[in-house]
Parts: sequence; C-alpha cells; structure tokens
Amino acid sequence: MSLTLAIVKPDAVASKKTGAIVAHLEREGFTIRALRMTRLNRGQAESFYGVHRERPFFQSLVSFMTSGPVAAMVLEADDAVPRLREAIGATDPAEAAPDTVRALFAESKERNAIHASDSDENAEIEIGFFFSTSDLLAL
Ligand code: 3AN
Repeated sequence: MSLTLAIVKPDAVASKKTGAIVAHLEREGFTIRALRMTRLNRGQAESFYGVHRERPFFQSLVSFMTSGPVAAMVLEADDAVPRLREAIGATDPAEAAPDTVRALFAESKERNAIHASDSDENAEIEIGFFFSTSDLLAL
C-alpha cells in the first residue's frame, strides 16, 4: 500500500461536489487516511505550485487556488500515485477519459476540480504540506 495527496479544488468545493468526488474515489478503491478543509493563502499556493512559477498561467492558478476553501486528503491504495492520476483524468477535462473525476466534475483546464500528486517523492512532500505524521498514525 502507498499514499498520495488529493486536493478538491475551489471550483468543486464551491459547487458542492466535494462529497461526490470523495464518494467516487472511495468507489475506485482508495481509502481515506486523512481529510481536512482549509483555505490556502497566496504564499502557500505559490509555494505548492512552485514548479509552475515560470508558466504563463501561474498567477491565474494562484488566484484560483486561493479563491475559496479546498479539501485536502491523503488517499491509500496499491500504487496510489499512478492509480489516482488515472482516476482523475487529463488536465483538460475535454480530454479526460469517461468516468474520471475531471470528466465528471471539472469546468476547464484551470478550474479542473482536483489535484493529485504526480510521483511518490512529490506525494510525500505534498502530504507534509497539509498534514503532520500524527494525523496519519494509528489508522
Ligand atoms: P495536473 O493537475 O494534471 O498535474 P499540471 O501539473 O500540468 O496538471 O498543472 C497544474 C495545474 O495548473 C492544473 N491542475 C491546472 O489547474 C493548471 N493548469 C495547467 N495547465 C494550464 C493551462 N494551460 N491553463 C490554465 N491552467 C493550467
């Protein structure tokens, strides 16, 4: 079993899709190990998306990610990182495979409902961004 981080983004939280997305991920076989609502400030969002700092959409992405609450969660499964990437679908919902989270719930390439870690190394870093090890103990 391994862990990954998912974030239900402000678009999906605002349109009350959080529960449906969590239910979809549970149906796909993921176990929720930790879950919390929070709102990122600008510094946190810039740091979280630091790898995209030079991309033209960076400021817009930071504004979007700070525009409202998000639901961050640690998910567990065999091969959690690649399986969650598969379950969320392509970045652009128009290209996302049927029955993926983005095909079902995303509005656009930016307002695309969910984030998922893209490697085991980043999953560990990103989990640490939202949760302490004590949040994951004894589950
Ligand atoms: P993914 O979320 O599928 O891993 P990344 O890491 O390439 O995709 O992009 C991170 C986030 O940046 C996306 N989830 C999306 O919100 C935003 N994004 C990516 N590409 C674009 C784009 N061309 N225009 C606007 N926003 C984008």
